Amino acid sequence: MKYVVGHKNPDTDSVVSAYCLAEFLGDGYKAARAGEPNKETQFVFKYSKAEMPELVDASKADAFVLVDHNGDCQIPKDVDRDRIEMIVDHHKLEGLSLNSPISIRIEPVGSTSTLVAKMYSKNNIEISKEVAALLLSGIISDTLKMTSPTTTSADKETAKELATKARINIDELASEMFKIKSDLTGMSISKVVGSDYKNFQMGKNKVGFGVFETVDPKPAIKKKKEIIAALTDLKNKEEVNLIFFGIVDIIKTITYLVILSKDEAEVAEKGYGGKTEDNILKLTGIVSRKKEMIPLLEKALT
Ligand SMILES: [Mn+2]
Repeated sequence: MKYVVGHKNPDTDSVVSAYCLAEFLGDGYKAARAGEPNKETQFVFKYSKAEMPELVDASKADAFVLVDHNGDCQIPKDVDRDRIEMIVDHHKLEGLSLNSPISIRIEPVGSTSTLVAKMYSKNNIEISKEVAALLLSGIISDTLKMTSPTTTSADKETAKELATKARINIDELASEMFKIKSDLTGMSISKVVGSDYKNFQMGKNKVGFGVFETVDPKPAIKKKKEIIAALTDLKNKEEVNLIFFGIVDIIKTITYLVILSKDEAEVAEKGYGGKTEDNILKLTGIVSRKKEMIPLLEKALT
């Protein structure tokens, strides 16, 4: 059996693209997830009437197809680098060192779901209603309903086609997804901080960066003290040199970056401009970790 699996701390795009690519590849391929699915991901699987992929167990698979990531820091635990046979992704190439040639498809589009949809249509494989609904959810989630600066015309066109196929109203689905994404009830602060969290290697520095996308940033900002405590723990656990957490207001397109210490403040102010006040640096007009937050930070660090 071969696993199709997304990155650690899985988001919606990484779980749905694993599911839909496994369906596309067919016999012998099985979708998996590299961690607990977040509330939004659970919702879209229920909504699409599809079964949530199982938790990856690296010892069970002969080979791996990686989706929605390619960097060493993001690969699920125990995945043997020699058994990776394919990568389908939309992140910058991190320079993974492998022992044999493999098939790699990376394109600068807004979601891995867009790429998987393209693979279906290029090979004239009929997309089922459930796959269409899942891929549409992946696009909506990663591109914030096609508003994030990562959005391309391919994402917009694909979303439209998938919505028609699955008979879904994009605005209605997106508004439900965003409401669920924003809901803090029943979530511990360490879960809020760690659920959409990634590590990045920036020169000599290992940098942790979590985001929480919400339609209303106020409840999260109110928990700033607890967030700072959770970030302190996470910084130790992940053994990173710097750690950041962005509360992203996806309606007003403002990120409230929680600043842990002087070290983080210095780098963040250099990268983004502005001045930290009460442990918050306000990033106006910035919503994308991949296209905005990370590149600016990387520049400041090198
Ligand atoms: Mn993605």
